[in-house]
Amino acid sequence: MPRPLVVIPTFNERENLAAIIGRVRAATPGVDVLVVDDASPDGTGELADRLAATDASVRVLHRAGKEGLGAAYLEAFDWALARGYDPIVQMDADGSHRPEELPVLLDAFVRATDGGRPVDLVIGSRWVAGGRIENWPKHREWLSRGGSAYVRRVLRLPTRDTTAGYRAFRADALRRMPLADVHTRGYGFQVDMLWHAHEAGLGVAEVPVTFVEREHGRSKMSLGIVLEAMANVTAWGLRARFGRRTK
Ligand SMILES: Nc1nc2c(ncn2[C@@H]2O[C@H](COP(=O)(O)OP(=O)(O)OP(=O)(O)O)[C@@H](O)[C@H]2O)c(=O)[nH]1
Ligand SMILES: [Mg+2]
Repeated sequence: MPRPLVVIPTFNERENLAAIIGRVRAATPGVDVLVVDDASPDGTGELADRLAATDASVRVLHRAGKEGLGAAYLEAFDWALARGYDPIVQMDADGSHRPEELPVLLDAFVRATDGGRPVDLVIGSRWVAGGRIENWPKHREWLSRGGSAYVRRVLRLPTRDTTAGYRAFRADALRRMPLADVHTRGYGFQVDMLWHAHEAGLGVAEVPVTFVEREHGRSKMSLGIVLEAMANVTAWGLRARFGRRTK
């Protein structure tokens, strides 16, 4: 049986890393963890190495510098596929994605369908019935809801939470997707992947999760990241409607 892998990208998450890995290991003992660190100045990479030294299920990928969430995940996907992991899970280090809910995501591969199709991608969703947000200011919630609605409309996607970062992919689905065409480096990477998954005809299921605002450390979200995502979505939407169909 292939093992599942949880990929945790990190940039300056020293205060969060040990706790999140501990929670993953406790909630899903049969799952390996890959930390992908972009040379965090706060020493997250060294901490990850120390944690890996005492737990064979924890591995670390060190990258040369901060290149964004998307670049980190793409390298991790290559790493995971080369080693036969399945499924491959995305999880933030800051505790926003609760490891205790991972069994629900993994279960959806078995229990859920997408209009009769098997599920290739499970999304831990804030905006389906039962989904919740903890400790978010109202403006943050409306920004996220509004962003997700814009993406749904412009790209004509049925997914409710289009920017969610808590996801599980079937290894085979990642192989079928043209990952070389995924260029978004920032947080818009999540939308980019969803768009490509949709274009590749993958089965997608959303399961409700409780998203918890980070307690420690700082958000890496920036205006540049939001603008990159908005510009991309608008361009893809226009191209899908009026232009030559590209991947
Ligand atoms: N390897 C790597 N990880 C990153 C990079 N940028 C962000 N991350 C990680 O990606 C995850 C999500 O980043 P966050 O800063 O929490 O972004 P966010 O969840 O959109 O923002 P908040 O909701 O405000 O926390 C965290 O685990 C970060 O450490 C990056 O450039 N490289
Ligand atoms: Mg976060």
